[in-house]
Amino acid sequence: MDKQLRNEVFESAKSWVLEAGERIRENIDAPRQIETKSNPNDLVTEMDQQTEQFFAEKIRSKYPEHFLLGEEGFGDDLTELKGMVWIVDPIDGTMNFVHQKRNFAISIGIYVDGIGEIGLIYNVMEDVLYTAKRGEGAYKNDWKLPELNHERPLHQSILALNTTWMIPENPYIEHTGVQELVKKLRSTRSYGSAALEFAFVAEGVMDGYLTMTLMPWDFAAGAILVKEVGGVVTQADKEPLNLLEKSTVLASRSPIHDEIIDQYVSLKKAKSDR
Ligand code: 2AM
Ligand code: CA
Ligand code: CA
Ligand code: CA
Repeated sequence: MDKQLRNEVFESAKSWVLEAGERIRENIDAPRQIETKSNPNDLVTEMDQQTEQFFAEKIRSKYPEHFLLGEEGFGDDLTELKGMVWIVDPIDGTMNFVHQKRNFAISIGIYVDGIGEIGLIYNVMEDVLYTAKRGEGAYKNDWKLPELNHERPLHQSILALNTTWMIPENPYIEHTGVQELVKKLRSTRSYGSAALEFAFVAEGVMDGYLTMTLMPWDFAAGAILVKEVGGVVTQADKEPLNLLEKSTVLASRSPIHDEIIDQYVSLKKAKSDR
């Protein structure tokens, strides 16, 4: 991708993310209409929808030839990742947005013919913006994040992990393996925003993030960020991520990535059966 164009698109995305974040902060205490989607705990608010609509309008007016893949339905129906595709989660961590009024993010990954070129994750209430451009490293605001090249072993590692995966009835992963993993680790954390969990792995304050059910808008930006600091991002069976499908994900420092999958992750069924 042409560098000048990439820089221009990056600056547009950055200014829109900051503007959208400011609107959310201004309205954080406004009365909220909360609806549910796939289940009673799957929440959505008018702010999720308005924020995605804001990006859809901005992208379509400035870059009419670009595509948008978004969680809330204001984007395009894509069956392939051709051309320039903005993959947008307007509020990642809606439950945190509703219950905590913090710990949520705006996540934007920009892909060209399927290759991740630009990633932005904005921790809205903390006003912290993580960014990455392919081949140029990742940043937390103006600070360039260091490479994840330390050799901390698994027993001294902290993994972001949802306790859901330890319930025997979970349909995705053998819970006994997860229990062994939790025993081995120094500790676990669950932040409730996939985008922030990727950002924390990229920042080096978490050693990895293992999850079973992410959509492309949950990991599009995070995968770019983690890769830019030398981390590894794959599905939980080591297959490459697919940006058009729901997916399992392990993002982590390189030395513990294979160890986690080889020794602790046993998926229950073939993907096609889930
Ligand atoms: P969301 O807030 O944008 O929906 C919570 O553990 C993380 O998982 C959040 O990043 C959340 O994104 C995502 N998530 C929540 N419900 C989900 C669902 N039903 N399917 C896939 N991802 C979900
Ligand atoms: Ca959602
Ligand atoms: Ca999300
Ligand atoms: Ca969302």
